[in-house]
Amino acid sequence: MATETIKVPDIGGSEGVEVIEISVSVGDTIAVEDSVVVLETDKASMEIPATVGGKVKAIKVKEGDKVSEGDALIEVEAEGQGDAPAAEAVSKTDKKSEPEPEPAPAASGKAQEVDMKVPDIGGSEGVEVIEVCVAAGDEVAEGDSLIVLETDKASMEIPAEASGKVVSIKLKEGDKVSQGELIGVLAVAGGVPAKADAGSKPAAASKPAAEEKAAPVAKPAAAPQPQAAASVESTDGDVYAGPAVRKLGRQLGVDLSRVSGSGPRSRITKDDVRHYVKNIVTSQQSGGAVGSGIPQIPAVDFAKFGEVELVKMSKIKKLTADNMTRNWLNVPHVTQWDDVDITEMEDFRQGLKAEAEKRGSKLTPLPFILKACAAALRAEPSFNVSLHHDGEHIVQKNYVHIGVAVDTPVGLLVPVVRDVDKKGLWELTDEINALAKKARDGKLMPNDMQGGCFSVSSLGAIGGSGFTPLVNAPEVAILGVSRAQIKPHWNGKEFVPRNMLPISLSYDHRAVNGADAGRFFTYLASALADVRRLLL
Ligand code: CAO
Repeated sequence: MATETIKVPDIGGSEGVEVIEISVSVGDTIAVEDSVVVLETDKASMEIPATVGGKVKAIKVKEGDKVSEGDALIEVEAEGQGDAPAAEAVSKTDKKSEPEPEPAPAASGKAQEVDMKVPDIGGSEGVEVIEVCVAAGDEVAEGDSLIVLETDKASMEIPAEASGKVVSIKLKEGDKVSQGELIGVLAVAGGVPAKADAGSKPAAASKPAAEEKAAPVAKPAAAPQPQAAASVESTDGDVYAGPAVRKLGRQLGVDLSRVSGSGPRSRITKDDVRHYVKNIVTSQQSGGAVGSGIPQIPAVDFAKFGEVELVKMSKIKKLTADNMTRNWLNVPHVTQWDDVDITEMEDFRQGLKAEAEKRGSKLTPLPFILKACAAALRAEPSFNVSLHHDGEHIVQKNYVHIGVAVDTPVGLLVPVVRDVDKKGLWELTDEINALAKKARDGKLMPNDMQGGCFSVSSLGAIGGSGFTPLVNAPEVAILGVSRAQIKPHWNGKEFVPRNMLPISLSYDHRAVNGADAGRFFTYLASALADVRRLLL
């Protein structure tokens, strides 16, 4: 068993490209074409496939390293080298011992017709043609996509192996193809270069662009190429998406910087793009605000009025802006206000502060508020719902997950505390603090922010006597919490000083009617006024 080194292949001349992910660990057994490392330039990300199978012996790079072509990435104790397809690791001498490629037909100046065939697609059979990118009469350049195939794991663009004019295309969308199948005929001016002999050596020159790591079928069988997206324009340098996803985004006119990625490291998948588009279309079809002809705010040249500076919005700020607009325009809001007497709750909390400190945590009013909201959601389940996107149903939830708005340097984030109704004060305190820290450290994962039934936005530590929180759809309600203050309170006989907490409840009036909201709010206020009720 020999030790082979997997190196950075030709990455289109890019230098000092960042390693953003190591996909294997020492001791892993990998197969040829398994993704070992993901590199990212400012324009694209590329998975580097293994050129040799075997056991990972050493990893020569770490995340954040900058690499260039030829740099060592992984050392592998190679197994069954004889079976491995030709790869970067194959030495020049080995290559020499291979039979010489058949000479290319002499460049005669006349166009020569060649068959374009499906190259080696990793043994997959009956793979669906999801797109035919060219038609008879089209001029194509070498590398242009002819067709796009899609398995259940990945999509791959099959490139032209030479430049020329498409004479005919034999496939249509929906056809199922395997290696060697005829795609069409290409008229190549001046003859075909040897490497472009698509019919006889498809695998060696094919560069299918794979989308998913777990899809060795989508990667070339020989001389592995990264899923180079260098030629694919980026709509936004911040976007983390593969070439096929970027292409889909371009085809649908989607600005990928507005799409939340659900893949590893928030990578955008094709499904994310489809969901994004589907949401817009569904919203439009169900009378939503998108495309409803609301006049745009005219562009203004502020520099005419004084010195200005353009500061790029973070991705989170842009997403928040979109979400807020969507929620504001789609959700008919009603906001209800109250001042809740939390004098007893505050006495109780002050009494627990020393204990909290001993536990190494800080007890603020927030966990009490979350606990009271959970109890109110249980008591008034008409608030624990979402509108179904079919416009025909209400989704009644039997779990109580509550989002907490957290102010972070990059914008507003709303991590979700799960099963609030089942947790005690200390557990909630620890969890809120941990999630708020994770949010501020930029470490929240997409699933930390999903699944909320209701949200709480607390500006209590900051100030103000009230505000209208915006519902975080598809949730149907949100509680705004402002700063508690000692205020004179009439007890029927006299004014007494009481600690009053201003709260405001906004709800989606399509899902919740005013009477239900009144009951929910009254229950919530009574639970905060007398936290012993939370034990009932
Ligand atoms: N009234 C009076 N004092 C309050 C209060 C209230 N309603 N809420 C909190 N406080 C006090 C706390 O008790 C604490 O004081 P002590 O240390 O003396 O006890 C202090 O304010 C600071 O609290 P905190 O901010 O550290 O903790 P929190 O649990 O209240 O809030 C969090 C945590 C993550 C919600 C908060 O830090 C935050 O990010 N708030 C902003 C949310 C936001 O931006 N909302 C607007 C979204 S747009 O709709």
